[in-house]
Amino acid sequence: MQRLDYALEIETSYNRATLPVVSIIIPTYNESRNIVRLIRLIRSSIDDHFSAEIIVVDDNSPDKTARIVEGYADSIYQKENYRQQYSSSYLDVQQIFSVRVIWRESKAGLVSAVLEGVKNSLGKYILILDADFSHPPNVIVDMVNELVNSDYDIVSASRYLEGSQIIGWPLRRRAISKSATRLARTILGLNQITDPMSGFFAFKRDIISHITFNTSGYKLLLEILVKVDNAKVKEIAYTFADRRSGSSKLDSRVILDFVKALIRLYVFKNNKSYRAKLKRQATIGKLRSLSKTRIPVRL
Ligand SMILES: Nc1nc2c(ncn2[C@@H]2O[C@H](COP(=O)(O)OP(=O)(O)O)[C@@H](O)[C@H]2O)c(=O)[nH]1
Ligand SMILES: [Mg+2]
Repeated sequence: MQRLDYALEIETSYNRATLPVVSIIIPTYNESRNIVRLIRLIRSSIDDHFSAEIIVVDDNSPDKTARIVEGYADSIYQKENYRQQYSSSYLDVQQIFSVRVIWRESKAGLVSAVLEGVKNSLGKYILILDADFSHPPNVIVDMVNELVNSDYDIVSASRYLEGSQIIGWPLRRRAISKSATRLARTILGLNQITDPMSGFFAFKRDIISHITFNTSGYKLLLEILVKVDNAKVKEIAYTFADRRSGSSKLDSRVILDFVKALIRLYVFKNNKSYRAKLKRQATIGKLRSLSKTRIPVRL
């Protein structure tokens, strides 16, 4: 809550109160060949649409991803300062764009990295994407517009909608992903969502304020879909392209994490409906005993 107040303060002091602020969180591990190019593309694609802070959460990648992003962030601040000195109208420019790195000591997993980014962010809206260009930055504006101008709580880019495409995955990888998706949808009762394990999604920050996450969980979206009651979700189609640089992480460890997450979320979901049933019964009991209570009438 306090963080939000702080965000508003920044906006108003720059006279940009009408602009939404979106925090774009990018978890990275050995993405030195992608990250600066990606941030540049994001910046040019959101140009003039909304204010954004980019937060890269790096787990001390051996390829020095964090240091590279720090260098890039410094270079844009220097340029902005230069513009500020030489243009008196700079402060009227309708946009804030900032880049920050959270440099963690060691590799602690994707979900905890994303949550660390969210915890340290200021925006009213959060958007998450991979650093490997699987998630095309030119879809970001559509996702944010949909989120800001509607009552959807979550806007997610889906690999499995009509109009979506997956490029570069061999048949085996497609089959594994499809089966995992089908399993998750069935077991967790998410049949209305075509891609509940998307890593490319945006949401209104408020919806997770009361949620306790499992930091060693599998996919954050899956966790949010199960734990947030009655979230309104909009999916949009896009073309997913397999990473070209760096390496992906589909191995037996990932499959084990997936199975563990499914079991845990299944138990959570069923406990939740059990708790809700108990609460309903308690309320009915209370109403019954109230109807039996005699209210003394004073004359
Ligand atoms: N900070 C951090 N980032 C990670 C970790 N594991 C993966 N990533 C990043 O998270 C994103 C998704 O990982 P990726 O290997 O592409 O997974 P895939 O798309 O599911 O195959 C990429 O941007 C990775 O660099 C981790 O342990 N810590
Ligand atoms: Mg990826």
